[in-house]
Amino acid sequence: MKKIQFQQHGDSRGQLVAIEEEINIPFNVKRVYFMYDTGPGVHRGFHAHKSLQQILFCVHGSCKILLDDGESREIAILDKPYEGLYIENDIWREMYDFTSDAVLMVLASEHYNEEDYIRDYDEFIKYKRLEKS
Ligand code: T46
Repeated sequence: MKKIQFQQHGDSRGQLVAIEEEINIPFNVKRVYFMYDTGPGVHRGFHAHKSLQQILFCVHGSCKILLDDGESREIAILDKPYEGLYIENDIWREMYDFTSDAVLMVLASEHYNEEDYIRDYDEFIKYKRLEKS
């Protein structure tokens, strides 16, 4: 898993984190979205993207992200506002265990495009196999 630790510019007033294209993240940002008020027991995601790259930040509270590359699975815990989880294309993801105060902010390399989604797990596995062959 690729976590990026962003510099915290802290002083007596508190903390500040800066995200700058081509300086501390690996793509240009075309879209930012965030989710909050996620109910108890909710699982989101259940898809992969054909070309989208993203960086996920839990800027408040915490949540877990399951990442699956078609061969192995790992779980990222996001609980620090200065830590970003970089998810490249072709990775299945599921988000869960949101605390009630969690705000999950996502920087995305492309505009929203439903055609970029693979929402069926079997289709995802087939897509990965096709790419390899
Ligand atoms: C991802 C994970 C981490 C839009 O209209 N514009 C947008 O930019 C997005 C992201 C969503 N939507 C609409 C589409 C659906 O009607 O918002 C609704 C919820 O989207 P979705 O069910 O895809 O949300 P998640 O939490 O399952 O997945 C989202 C992103 O879609 C996805 O790219 O990687 O967060």
